[in-house]
Amino acid sequence: MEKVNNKYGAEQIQVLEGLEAVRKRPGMYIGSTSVRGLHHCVYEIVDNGVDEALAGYCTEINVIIEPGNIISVEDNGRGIPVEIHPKTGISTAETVYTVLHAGGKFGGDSGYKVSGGLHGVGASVVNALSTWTEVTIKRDGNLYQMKFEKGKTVQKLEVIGKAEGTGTKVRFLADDTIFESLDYDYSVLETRFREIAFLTKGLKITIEDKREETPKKAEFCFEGGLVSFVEYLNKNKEKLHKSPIYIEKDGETPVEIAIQYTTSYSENIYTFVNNINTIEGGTHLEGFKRSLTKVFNDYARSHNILKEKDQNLQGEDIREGITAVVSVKVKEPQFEGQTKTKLGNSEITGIVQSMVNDSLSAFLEENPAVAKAVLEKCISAYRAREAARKARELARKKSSLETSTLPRKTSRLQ
Ligand code: 28F
Repeated sequence: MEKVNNKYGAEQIQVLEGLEAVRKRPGMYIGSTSVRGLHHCVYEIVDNGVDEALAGYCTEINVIIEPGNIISVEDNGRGIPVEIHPKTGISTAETVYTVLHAGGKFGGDSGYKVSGGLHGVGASVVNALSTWTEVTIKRDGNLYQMKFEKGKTVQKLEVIGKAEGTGTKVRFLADDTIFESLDYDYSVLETRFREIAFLTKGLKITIEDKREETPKKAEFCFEGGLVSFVEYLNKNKEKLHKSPIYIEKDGETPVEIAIQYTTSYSENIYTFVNNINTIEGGTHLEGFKRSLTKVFNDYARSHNILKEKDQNLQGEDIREGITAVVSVKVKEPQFEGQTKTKLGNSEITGIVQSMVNDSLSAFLEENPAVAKAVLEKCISAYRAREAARKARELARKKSSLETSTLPRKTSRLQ
């Protein structure tokens, strides 16, 4: 590669232009420069560790908020590759941390990436928005380290010692000339890490706040994954059936669903795409709802709980008292809606629908007691809705009768 000028090759120019763009319009890359954007920086780095867990190589991620609001995130994955790219003279690790969206390729075919795509801007953005970033890698028995300031390399990757095991550790101080405040909210981070642990079965995530005299610490690891998630959501409710229903499908578009009905009247369905909480729903939720209604109606008819002449149970009857978590992993997610948290990929509707049709109907055939308990509640919901409808109709008829028989108002002129 001929040198463009004495110091920088074409790649380095691209890097500098990328970093400058990020620092000029941070909101475009990290959402906002409020504490929400600050927290997103932590999520970006943690998500790279989660990707390493999804790829099957990382079992633990430790997050520490150090005094001075320095963030430390360490995983026990393979460690970012350190080989030097022959043309650019830059290591893979340095590329991941300096080239925009470089980590995006990370998903590869071996696993799914929760980072990357719209919500995951990659580690290079966090680097650009940090006063300093320090990356330490344990790999091949060596301890490597590189350092950056506002995204610019100030210490290229070098061996600083020997290492036991493998992994990646990132420490960074977010740039307080960019972020309104560096005051991380421990409980917000703790809540998100608990959620990630529920969504990533078996991954241990710890968070420790060392800013005060009395440090706070939490540790999350759920072998039960989504089943543990619905049990946690239902912990203060009376359950309709003891164990949550759990159905899953692997392959091109992994789908995991856990369901547990309670005696409450509320409908709580939480949906996730690549661990992103799609609060505006979308095609995965649509597919789930359609299939849920079909499977329970089909079961009710085939087991004579609904007679030939009975109407179908409506979706709202079937979802009364439901707590469910739907988690899908999508390679190229399209997010829509006001807050870009609505899944738009149309093919996902059918994928979720057919998976639930097959797996949920099989579960109900094998667990008639659960099916019966849920259907009894659905039918009482239907009856309650019908009764309310009839009462409204009656009230309307009554009031229209009254108005038509009331004496006309006498006008003053008569
Ligand atoms: C504290 C945050 O960032 N962990 C990471 C890896 C592991 C690999 C990787 C990361 C390869 C080509 C980009 C290792 N060995 N924790 C982290 N762990 N990135 S980030 O690869 C980077 C990609 O383009 C890794 C084999 N394959 C991948």
